[in-house]
Amino acid sequence: MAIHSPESRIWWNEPVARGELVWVAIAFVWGLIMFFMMIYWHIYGKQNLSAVVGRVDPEVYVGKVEAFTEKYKVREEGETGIPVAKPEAGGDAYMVARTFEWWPVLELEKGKSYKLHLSSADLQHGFSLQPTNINIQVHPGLEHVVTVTPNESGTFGVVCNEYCGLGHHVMGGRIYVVEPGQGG
Ligand SMILES: [Cu+2]
Repeated sequence: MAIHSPESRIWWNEPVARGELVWVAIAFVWGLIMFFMMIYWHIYGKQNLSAVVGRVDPEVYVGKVEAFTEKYKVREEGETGIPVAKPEAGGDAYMVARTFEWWPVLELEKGKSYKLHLSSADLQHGFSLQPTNINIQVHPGLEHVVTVTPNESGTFGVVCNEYCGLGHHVMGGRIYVVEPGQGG
């Protein structure tokens, strides 16, 4: 109880129970372990994306995405008419976030590497690749270039998880990963 003043003004000189000292020592050592694990895992953990970020004018970026989509368009999505672009393996792939979509849809080949460019045309958006653990915050004016090598084929969803307005909850996109030589 700390309602009354301590009997002795020099209360911190009182002996500390051995059990309490042991717990303080354990907590301190554990804190040190957790601290150095952060540094260790930053270097050796595999969760870090190999991303490079540079400045870009949003209008210029949209122009690049449109030129890319025109060049590599292979078809349109059935229900929505959104173009599906299939970039060359080893090449650049572009997607732009804008209220309220990720555009265009990409088709990538499994086992091939791509430089995936991400940026926003208007507001802050999120690039959360489902069902993987990749999550990138995307801002207008900043262009992320992430090197990706899909190791699984299938349909991946892109979910915006930075609140961006009234249509945020329906904002999504799609990336198809196909076996090499398939799709198109
Ligand atoms: Cu959003």
